[in-house]
Amino acid sequence: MPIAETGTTASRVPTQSTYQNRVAEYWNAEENPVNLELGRLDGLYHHHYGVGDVDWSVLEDPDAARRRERITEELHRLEHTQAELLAARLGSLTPDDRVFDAGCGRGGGSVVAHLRYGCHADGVTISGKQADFANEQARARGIDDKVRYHCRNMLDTGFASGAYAASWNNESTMYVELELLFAEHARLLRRGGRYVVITGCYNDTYGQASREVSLINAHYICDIHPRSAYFRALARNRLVPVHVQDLTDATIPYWELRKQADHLVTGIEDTFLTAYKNGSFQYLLIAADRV
Ligand code: GPP
Ligand code: MG
Repeated sequence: MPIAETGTTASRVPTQSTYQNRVAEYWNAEENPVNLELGRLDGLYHHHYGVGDVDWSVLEDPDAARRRERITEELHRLEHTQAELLAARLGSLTPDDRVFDAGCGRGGGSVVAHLRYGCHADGVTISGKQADFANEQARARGIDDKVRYHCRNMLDTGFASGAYAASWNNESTMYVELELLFAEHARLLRRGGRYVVITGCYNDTYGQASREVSLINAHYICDIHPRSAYFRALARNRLVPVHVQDLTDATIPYWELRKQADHLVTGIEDTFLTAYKNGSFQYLLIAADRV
């Protein structure tokens, strides 16, 4: 462990906290079929949920193998729709622009942004496995000159200040302190740049975090923030909301379908449905301008 010299006394400053090590271990080991089988369909590996109306006819297919296939395709379509919804909010980007994907997972979101705008993308994850996997996907697609993934801390990327026209977190803010996160986004974004977050947050009007929110935290080793914390931390870091969208109703059908996908379930499906339906949890998109 590196020792930081501070005057005459030396104190231990770990480059990564014990918590971060445990989170990295989780993602280095994660191989859920719901992520890998969906990603395999078109090489876009997402680590977020879906939005939009479900084609329920996929459940009716009389052929069991074909039914499984169609359910997988339908869940992937809904996750892809979510990724496009976020990408559409990044502003009018050009191929010369650079975007920052904070908590990029296996890389799908950066590829979606690149395909839409032709822009450069830097994705960051603290999982070395995920970064390697994502870089391999970019190489296979022949876009590794513009889309790159780095095993780094999203709170302290080391990237150049003001170098980015847009940045986002797609379901990754619950792993970090928002004040530190938004300070880093504000540093990286140029003036007038756009920040977008899609997140699950707990609903302040419910009170404190519900039992279901706590179960989701335990499942992923994360710490879901209240809705209020987002707006407070954005305002304190020169990030001014321009669009806020409650996606809760739009994501419930995804979870209803996923719950019935016996070959893909992870066991967390009913908890999400209860949390959304009892009003303790919300699925939110916020777009903000860097001023
Ligand atoms: C995981 O996506 C997303 C998170 C770990 C963040 C938690 C999200 C909230 C909205 C609270 P994933 O695609 O890796 O998860 P899964 O394996 O369940 O599909
Ligand atoms: Mg998933």
